[in-house]
Amino acid sequence: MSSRMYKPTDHVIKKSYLPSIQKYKEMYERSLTESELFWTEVAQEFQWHVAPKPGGFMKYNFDITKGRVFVKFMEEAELNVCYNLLDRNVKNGFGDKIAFFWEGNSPDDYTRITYRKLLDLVCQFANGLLAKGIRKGDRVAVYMPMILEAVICMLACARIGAVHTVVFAGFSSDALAERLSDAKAKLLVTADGAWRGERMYVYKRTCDDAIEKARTFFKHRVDMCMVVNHLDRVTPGGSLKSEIKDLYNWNEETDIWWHEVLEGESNICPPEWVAAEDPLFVLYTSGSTGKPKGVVHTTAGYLMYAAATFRYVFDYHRRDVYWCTADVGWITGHTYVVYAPLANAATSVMFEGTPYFPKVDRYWSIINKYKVTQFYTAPTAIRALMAHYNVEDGNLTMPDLSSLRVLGSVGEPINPAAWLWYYTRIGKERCSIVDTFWQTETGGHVITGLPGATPMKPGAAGFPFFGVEPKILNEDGVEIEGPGEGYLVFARPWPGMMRTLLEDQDRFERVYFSKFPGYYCTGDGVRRDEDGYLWITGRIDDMLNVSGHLMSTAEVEGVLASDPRVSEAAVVPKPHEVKGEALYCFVVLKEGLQFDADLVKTLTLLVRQKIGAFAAPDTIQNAPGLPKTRSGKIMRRILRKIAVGDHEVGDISTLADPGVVEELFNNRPAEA
Ligand code: 6R9
Repeated sequence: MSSRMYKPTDHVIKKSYLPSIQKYKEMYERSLTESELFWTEVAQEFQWHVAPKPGGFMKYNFDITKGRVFVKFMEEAELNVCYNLLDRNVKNGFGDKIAFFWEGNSPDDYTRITYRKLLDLVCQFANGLLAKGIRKGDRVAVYMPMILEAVICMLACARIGAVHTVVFAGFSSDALAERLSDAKAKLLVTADGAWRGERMYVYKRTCDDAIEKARTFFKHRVDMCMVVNHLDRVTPGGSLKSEIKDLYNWNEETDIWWHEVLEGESNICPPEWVAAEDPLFVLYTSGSTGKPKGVVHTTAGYLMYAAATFRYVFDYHRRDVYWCTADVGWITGHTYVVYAPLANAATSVMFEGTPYFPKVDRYWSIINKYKVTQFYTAPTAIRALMAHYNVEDGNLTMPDLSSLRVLGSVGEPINPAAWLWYYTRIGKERCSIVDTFWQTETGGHVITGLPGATPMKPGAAGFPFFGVEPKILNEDGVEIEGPGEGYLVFARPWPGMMRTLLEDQDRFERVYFSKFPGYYCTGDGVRRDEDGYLWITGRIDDMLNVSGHLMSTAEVEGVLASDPRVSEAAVVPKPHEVKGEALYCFVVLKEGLQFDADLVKTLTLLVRQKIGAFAAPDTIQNAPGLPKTRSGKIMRRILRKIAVGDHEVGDISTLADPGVVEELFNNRPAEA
């Protein structure tokens, strides 16, 4: 692990809100000791229907031994998030400012939208939702590509107090069905389809299947499906249009086009004032028992936290153009594509396509085209692109990227090689890299560097954001002070953290608060070095992180074991150069059955169908048995070693059948 320090350059410092580490430290101290004052200052920038009252801003209990866990922030205040993102900015003179530069899959397809226009469309769609009977508290599922309608839909929900639950459009119909029914969604908003690279995806078909599956498997009926006609916009030639229509069903009773929802609706829609602790959205994240968890975020705290992190972590200034490549289906897309930039009246880029289309320079050409100042992406993308640029190829010159000031990283630990490439080739050694550690549950960045303040160490996430109090605990819950390694926990809430799991408060307490009473447990490991920097060491539960997509071993194992030929399955992460981690699956077949390439193909397809393409296993190995303790617990530690072919498995004497380990080594497929 490299621990050379890279100091912020003048290029960054001269613009920075916090130009030194001392400034950060002072402000951080204040955020803990005078937390109410700190958040009051943030709150003052926003418009309140009922202003937060002084005293007891943050009420909470983190200690399950003392009763139910809860967090409440500015409890009696009332506001509307959409009003604060749009109307407030228009009133402040940003009506003509560009909210989004939208860049389509094809470089010829792009548009832009101002704050005023966005407000008009959001109001129109919000009125459309009201006209169709959607009301405060109703849940609206969203399954959409990266198009402006996704943002419009989310904000329209916020405007009327409906709760959106966006499902990443890479999820299969099974996964969507499960989420639709868990959230009891009344409405599903989608698009007919979209092109990504050279592939067309027909989302409406997935939605048809999901609605059907929700009805048959979960007895949940989705009343309506609203569909953006996006393919007509991007599919040249009339003949294909009719062919596209044959790719999905149209149910006259329940399906309705987006443009028909807007028809005749006014662009004025008074916001629904909601309580600070009313839910804003639900977003599902993988749980280690397999069933996805509906993470609930509420209104005031989420908005304050999103706004503050964006401002300081990206050092956003009025004329900057910011770009986050995350999909709106993930938390990064929620907070740092939609809510936080708009809360800061920022101009952002929203991109529909992939980094490789039409050529591998697409990201860089977009940065160049819009003169992007802050660029926020994932290590997996950096590693994938790096591979193209490290080969000597005269065609791979980079366009001018000198507009850049801040580079962000999110989703998994960034390895020093990728960090250095990002720093030198993209940032030209003059930009700051912020390695932002956070989770769906945390709502916004919790451990990160700040561009002008934090000297960078490649691979270290850095320091806590304002209001966040991290601790390192050992297995027995004893705090490790100074340098050391252990569980990353938080000792107090911050405004943007989750409040509960949808209709499952018990699971919320069990998963996050039962291991160490009094602390929020992240599930990640962390190391503190001699300079106090925090280095995230990865998940310590049974979670996998493939290209920044979090999934549980149990989830994938469940799918594999659903094949009638499989008696048992175990899945472990195997380090992967580009994806960070890849899935390595051990499959035990029922007596007398043959393991062959066909089976591998079927199982791979099954995982793609049940979860999504991003979860497809890299390796499926035939296993005569699994290494288990006498009490029947699978020793994943050993499977991880087998996956990488490392014979240093340590003590295996506690295994019920130690012989199985050698057999598994001998059975490793040639390509593994
Ligand atoms: C924002 C997001 C959360 C998990 C988290 C951790 C990993 C995210 C990271 C990181 C090291 C970073 N993670 N950012 N690990 N350094 N900068 O990714 O949310 O999808 O819920 O994943 O991702 O393991 O616990 P989510």
